[in-house]
Amino acid sequence: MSNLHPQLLQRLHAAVGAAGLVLDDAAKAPYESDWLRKWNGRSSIVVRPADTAQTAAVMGICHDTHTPVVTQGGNTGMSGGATPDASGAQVVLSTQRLNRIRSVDPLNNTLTCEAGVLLAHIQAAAQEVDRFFPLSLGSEGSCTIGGNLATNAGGIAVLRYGNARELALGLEVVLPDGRVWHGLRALRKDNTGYDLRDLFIGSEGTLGVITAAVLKLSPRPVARATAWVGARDIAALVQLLARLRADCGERLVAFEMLSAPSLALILEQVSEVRAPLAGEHAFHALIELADTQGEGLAALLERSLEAALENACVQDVALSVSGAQTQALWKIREGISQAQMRAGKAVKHDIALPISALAAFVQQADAALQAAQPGVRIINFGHLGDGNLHYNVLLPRDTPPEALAAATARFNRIVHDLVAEAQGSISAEHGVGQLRRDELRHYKSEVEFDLMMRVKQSLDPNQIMNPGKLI
Ligand code: FAD
Ligand code: 2HG
Ligand code: ZN
Repeated sequence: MSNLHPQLLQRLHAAVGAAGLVLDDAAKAPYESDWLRKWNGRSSIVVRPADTAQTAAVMGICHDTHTPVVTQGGNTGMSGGATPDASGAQVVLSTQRLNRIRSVDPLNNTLTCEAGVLLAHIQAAAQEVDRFFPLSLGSEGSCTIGGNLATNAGGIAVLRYGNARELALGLEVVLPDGRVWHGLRALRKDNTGYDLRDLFIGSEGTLGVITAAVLKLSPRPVARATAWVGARDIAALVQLLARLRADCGERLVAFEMLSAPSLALILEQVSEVRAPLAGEHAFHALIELADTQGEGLAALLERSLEAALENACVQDVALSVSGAQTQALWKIREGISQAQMRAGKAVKHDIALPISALAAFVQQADAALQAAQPGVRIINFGHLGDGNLHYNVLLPRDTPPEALAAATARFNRIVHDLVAEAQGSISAEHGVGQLRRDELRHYKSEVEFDLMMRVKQSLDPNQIMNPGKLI
């Protein structure tokens, strides 16, 4: 049961009612560890406000009492950002009940909704008015738009539509002291000073609670063309990406890469998937075009890939000829997180580099890791079209915690040093959370870190927002 001070409990009860409180240990448990079961903690209580006013009341109480707060959406994050620490002193503020779509404006191409709405529900609501919300992640059935914005999520369509940041026009945020910033503007132009919206996007619950957002909708594509290609190396895939961009322009939506060991892992761990190509290839790519015009898309992709085959840019191509085939190809790509989880313990690197630097990086990092630990299992895949690799190292399932920690420190230094040398980022789309907090400190310049600390200090002087995460 909750070890909360009775007076605090009474005030929280008055703010959200009994339906908004989770006190029982068993009922709190799902909020206290992440989906990977990598991060585990203990909360004093889980509070589930039903609207912005209740969220503001909860934050006002936590401000008065200096009570630390961990905001949690769908709890699908990959960096431990939504898990409370082990102290039992932190309140988990769940956005599960902030689940209303407030309005849809097809003429302005915007949708306004609360932070706890599931990403898949937003996609469906856009489709109902013949519009498209392009953010797309493997977790879209369980992650929330608040979590997507708080982590500035990426996913599989960034190449065409941008990150979560590019898809939000306005925000409503409850500040650490309980005040509400009403920034739900549905404007594409607004130069009235500092960009507060962009400050909260990507802040991982360390500056305030996002309670609602105005999202940008796009015209709905009616046609898609999908292909799987095999290539000899990353350099060839980078060449292919440039060719497709030139040939297909804005119609190129996704360019996802899997190394041969990544594909082998999925085939080994996920049932009902089959290898899309007969031969062996060191690297694979899943490519998708989409358009609001139905005609000629498949032919365009075929022509471009034929030319790539002729000049040996790629070794083999499989074009999807049906919706079922397209689904099967995406099932392979989306099986990777589960495959890693089943096969062992992954040391995850979520890195971004200039696309032109990817091939050299992979060559150097592979060599450095193999030298440090011969036979090491590198699971390299990701959003090549965005320069974002999930360059993971898979360790056996029975690796003891101390050995895992030591290996993580060693592999992080090798991989992240090479990323820093290439002017890359050590956190492309999953956020920093607990996982990369110390790495961030290691790689951010003094000036950048100091600026971040000043922002944090001025918005959250009592340091109650998601302590121990990000900064
Ligand atoms: P949570 O996990 O609940 O929280 C994440 C962080 O955001 C925490 O720091 C939390 O405190 C903060 N937060 C949550 N809601 C709010 C709020 N309303 N206000 C302020 N702070 C808040 N991510 C990608 O970017 N690209 C991918 O391709 C991708 N694929 C995935 C595939 C799978 C199978 C899984 C399980 C995850 C994947 N993810 C991916 C990671 C994850 O789904 C995203 O990070 C997602 O955006 C998190 O949303 P959430 O609602 O689950 O947030
Ligand atoms: C993806 O791109 C996700 O599939 C998950 O971001 C990455 O499991 C991972 O490391
Ligand atoms: Zn990803």
